Order: sequence, then C-alpha cells, then structure tokens
Amino acid sequence: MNFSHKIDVVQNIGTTEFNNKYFNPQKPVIIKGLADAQIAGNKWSINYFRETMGDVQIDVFDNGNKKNKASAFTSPDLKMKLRDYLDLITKGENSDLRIFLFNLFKYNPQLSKEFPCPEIMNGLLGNIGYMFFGGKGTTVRIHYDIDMSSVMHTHFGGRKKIILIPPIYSTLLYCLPFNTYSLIDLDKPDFNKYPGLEYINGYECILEHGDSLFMPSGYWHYMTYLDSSFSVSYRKLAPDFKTKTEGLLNLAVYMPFDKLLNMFLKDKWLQLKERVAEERANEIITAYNEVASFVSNNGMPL
Ligand SMILES: O=C(O)CCC(=O)C(=O)O
Repeated sequence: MNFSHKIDVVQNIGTTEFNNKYFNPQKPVIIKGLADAQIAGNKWSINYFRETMGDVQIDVFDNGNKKNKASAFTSPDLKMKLRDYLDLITKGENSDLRIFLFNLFKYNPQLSKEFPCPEIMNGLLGNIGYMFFGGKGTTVRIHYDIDMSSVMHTHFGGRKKIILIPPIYSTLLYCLPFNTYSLIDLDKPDFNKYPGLEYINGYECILEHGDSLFMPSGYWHYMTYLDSSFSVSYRKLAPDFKTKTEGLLNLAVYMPFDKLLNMFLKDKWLQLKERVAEERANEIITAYNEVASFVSNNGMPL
C-alpha cells in the first residue's frame, strides 16, 4: 500500500480551469479555504449548529454496530436531537457515532445561502448539500459513491483525514460484487487475507476548516475524523455517459438485486460475495506476477 501520492492543492480556481484540469480528466484536487469566501467559513462551527438547530431530530449511525459493517444498507441505530448528539461527540472522548447524508438544508434553507453550491460544481444535482458529522476518531468505511457522481467535500470545525484511491484498484480493494464498499480495514490491513492490498496506490490528505476535496466519480474514500467536526458534500453528475449509466445501474438494478438476495440468503450471500471478491483479486495478482516474472527472466519484450 502506498498512499504517499500528493493531491494538487490550489487556493482558488475558476470554472474553466477546474473543468480543464480536474473535472473533465477526473483528477482530485484540494481547494484551500473554499468556504472562507462564504458566510459559512466564518460562522459555521459545532456550537453554531447546537445553538441554531439543536432541536432537530436526527438519525445517528453507530460504527460499533457490527451488523451495519456487513451490510450495504446502513440503517440508523439511534434517533436524537442534534443538540444531544453534538454534546455527545464533544465530550472529549473518541466516539463511534456519526450523522450520514443528512439534508440539514431542508430544515433550514438559510444554510444553503450561507454555503451555496460552489460555482464550479453547478449542475443538475447542485442544489442539494448533504451534511456529515463525526466524533473524534470516527471512521467512515471505505467505499465509493453508489450514484457515481463527482463530489466536492468541504470540511468544517476541525480536521479530517482522507485516503483516496482511484477506481482502477476496485478489484484489488476486494470490492464486494453488486456493492460499492469493501470489508477491508485500512487501519489494520490484513495482508494475509487480502494480499491485493500490497499493490494499492492512493492519496492521503488532511482537510482543515474551510478546505474542500474534489473526489472524482468512482474514487474510493476512507475517512477519519481527527477532531469532532462536520462536512458538506455537493455533487455533480460524472462527465461521461458510461459512468453516469453505471451510477444508474447501481441504483436501479444492482442495489435492489443485492437487497433481495440479502433478505433471502442473509449471511450466505455476504460469504458468497466475499469469496468472489477474493477470487477476482487473486486472478489479477496471479496475472501481474506472471508478467513481472516473465520480464525479470527475459527482459522487456520489444
Ligand atoms: O464524511 C462522511 O462522514 C462521509 C462522506 C462521504 O462518504 C461522501 O461524501 O461521499
């Protein structure tokens, strides 16, 4: 595993340059202080949400719930007021509780004025900002976004570590068939069980308050909240027809099919998917080693 590749970092960027250098070629980029030009950059903090939105009832997901780890369909574990959740994650201890894909803007449309969709991400999906909260130490399991949209992920109130891996490594990351996630744990990689991980290349970065990461369509991400903090994601459809279609198929065909088989076969379905993921990775490793051994014995074929 090598995550030492560096993501380009820019201070500000116009739409033409962003499209030419990052969106169209689907290359990640960090935009420093993107939120600072908006009201949110100065105003948004955990305290701000506690004071202004504390009474909103929210769904909370518990990473400690093993059942969720093995399922694509993360269902909420708890319901509570936002104020109580924010109190819990700011007690100073590590926490497993997070808020996921929450459309807070629906409860308070003023928020979308304080942090509107960045102009460079304007498009069909541009007016929905999803919020994510996590306590210090909370991780977000490695996955890529099921709808295959590209994402501008802006962070507030602390630091978040993100490992980003290009889609070409999906098989070596043991992507479960019909799903967009993997059961590997990048904090404790098991190279005996998952030898394909040795071959993975990716990027690692830390976002600070106001920074945004552009994640191209299909990029795998593994996130760790280094501080109790929160993020907003704005999405844009992938630039090419093939990736858009893949997103549609994921949502309309693969996800419902997987849900059905999960319902009937339960653990057996997951075991079968794990086996297929391992077989697929082993095939690639074998082919790679065959080529490497040929080149080392015979030199490069000309
Ligand atoms: O920040 C989080 O909790 C998850 C964010 C995420 O996975 C996404 O924006 O696609």
